[in-house]
Amino acid sequence: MGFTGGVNISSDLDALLHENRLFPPSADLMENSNIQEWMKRYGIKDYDELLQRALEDPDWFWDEVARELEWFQPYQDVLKWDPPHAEWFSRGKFNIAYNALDRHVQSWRKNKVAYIWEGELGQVKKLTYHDLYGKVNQMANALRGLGVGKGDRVAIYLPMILELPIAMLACAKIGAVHSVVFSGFWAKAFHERANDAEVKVAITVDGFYRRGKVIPLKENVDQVLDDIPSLEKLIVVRHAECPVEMKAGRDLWWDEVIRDQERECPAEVMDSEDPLFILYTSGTTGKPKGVVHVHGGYAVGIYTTLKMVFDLKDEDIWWCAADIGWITGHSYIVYAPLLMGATSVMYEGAPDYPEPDRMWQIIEEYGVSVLYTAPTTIRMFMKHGEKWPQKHDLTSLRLLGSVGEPINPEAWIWYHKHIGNRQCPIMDTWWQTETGMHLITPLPITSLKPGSTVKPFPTVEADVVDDEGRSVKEGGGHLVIKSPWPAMFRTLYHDPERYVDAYWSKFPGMYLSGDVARIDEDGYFWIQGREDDVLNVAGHRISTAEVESALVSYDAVAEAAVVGKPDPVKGEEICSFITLKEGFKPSPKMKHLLREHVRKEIGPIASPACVNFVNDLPKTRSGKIMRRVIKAKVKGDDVGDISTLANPEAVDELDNAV
Ligand code: 6R9
Repeated sequence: MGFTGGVNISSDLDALLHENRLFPPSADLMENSNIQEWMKRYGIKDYDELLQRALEDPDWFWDEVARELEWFQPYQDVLKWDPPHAEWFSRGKFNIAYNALDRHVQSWRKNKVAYIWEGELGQVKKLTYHDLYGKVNQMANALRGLGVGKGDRVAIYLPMILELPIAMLACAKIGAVHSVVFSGFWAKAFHERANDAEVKVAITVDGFYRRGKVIPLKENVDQVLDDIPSLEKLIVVRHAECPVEMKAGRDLWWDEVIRDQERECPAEVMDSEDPLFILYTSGTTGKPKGVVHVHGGYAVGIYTTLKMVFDLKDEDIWWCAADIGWITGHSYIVYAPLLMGATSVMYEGAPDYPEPDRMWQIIEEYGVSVLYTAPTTIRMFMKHGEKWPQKHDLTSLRLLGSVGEPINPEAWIWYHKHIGNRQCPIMDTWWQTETGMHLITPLPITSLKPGSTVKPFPTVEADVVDDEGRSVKEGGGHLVIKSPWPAMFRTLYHDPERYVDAYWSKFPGMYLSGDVARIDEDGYFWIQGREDDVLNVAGHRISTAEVESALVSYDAVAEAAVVGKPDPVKGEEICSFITLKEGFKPSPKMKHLLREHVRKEIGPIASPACVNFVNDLPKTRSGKIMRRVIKAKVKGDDVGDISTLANPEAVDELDNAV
């Protein structure tokens, strides 16, 4: 069955996965879901009919949902599609920040809490829509005062503090284009991105807390600021109160620039297709790609998916436990929840600091009802054991989410059982920086299979094709999207040719996701990982994710990364890197047991030729294992740019292991 085909998970999972058991959401949840209500409104009787009608008439679907937002001037066409160039809601006049803030302060939501922010040290701040509106307007006025206007780029290099969404919204309000650089990246990464976008203003912080330590961000970034010729001003937020040097004429304190600003600021009237932000994402080779998103379609896409996938209601407390420096945070911490007028939790620090129950404590404290996190986080908590969530009352939760990489069935079951109290359905959402919004995802009315992202969102036509672009009926292939969607990226900044070449030229008219997937007999999608994470061992296509899932299903294993090592005979042989759970020690016997385990689970072909034990695997801040780095080490190549790694020290450890 699907992705787990052959991956025979031991213990109580075995029976469950092999009988292909479905996990339907409870009748109550289904009946009262936003999507059900929406279907009733249009006389749609079930999921199949919903998908069918939406595919037949996508303009109808998107037109209906777009009307829930406020347009300064109505759009003429829902979609103009000249592949690979789309215009959504063309000629419409719109501003996403106006819809996220001004619209709510004119309603009863004015005094509703928009963000409950908790610092790593335990400080708490709450901002209502009215508070947020005032602060955003002050910053927007300040930026205008510094000469920032429509289309100008602003780099934002901030950690998870409230000034981050405030700065983003302030840019959006005046039509400036923000480019957020993840605060965990090194200054070199900031430098490259700020220069590519030719930013006029940058916003950063004195320092911030991570695992109890202060990270001096301003001091770090000072090393590269003189090499950004376009930069005129740097605004610095006071947060960790660590000493900084302010350069006269360039550097300004945030609190000083907003002090005398008005709390009202008219929104710039934007065209639907005007750029909202650039977000850089790493390509497999070469320089990072500047993914460009726009005001109109992006807003409609993310608003609709949050409402229909995560079923957000006014009384919910939403927590997307990602970092805003990643697309998940842009879409589902900042813009979509505010468009919906929701209350969100935002947390500054590490999820397991000072103790492994920090996340569960936050859920209990604020009564979080919908939680969205990543498989890597779940696996980390599995490693700590269920005693930590058991200390807390998690019964406020009604829905869970997963994003970022394939979730191993083992982790899915743990999440469902120990966090979701065997009740909460898990929305395993597949999407990308480029797609802006969820594209292949369950809905609260669909039955789930652990490890599958279920089916494409209404109107989205996804498929798995072979090298010639023909649909693959059995086995894996390239995951492609054959229809446009409103939150799609419009281009790569400064690189329109790469937009066409990298994504649209292999199979004309189809968006190439770069992922490998398969579709099972029920039409459910199983994402197997990135194309470049697929191994070819003696002519067999083996997904790294599949071998990793088998390794992680072994009791002692916390996390596993698998890469291919060139082999003159087999093409590639499988090299694995393992972190063990607490209480287990590396030994030759353990190596042997792991090889045997994979042999039994998948077959001899997938049994790793080498097993290496390490304390930590190199990961990006969004929790993706950087197989590229491991692979380079295994092959003895240069590891290349590692400025986006969360834990560069893990790379040195690989040297000893290899
Ligand atoms: C949102 C985000 C995109 C890549 C994507 C795929 C992987 C994301 C997934 C998933 C399996 C899921 N991915 N969600 N794989 N199941 N539910 O992560 O964007 O940082 O651009 O990464 O992440 O490989 O191609 P981004």
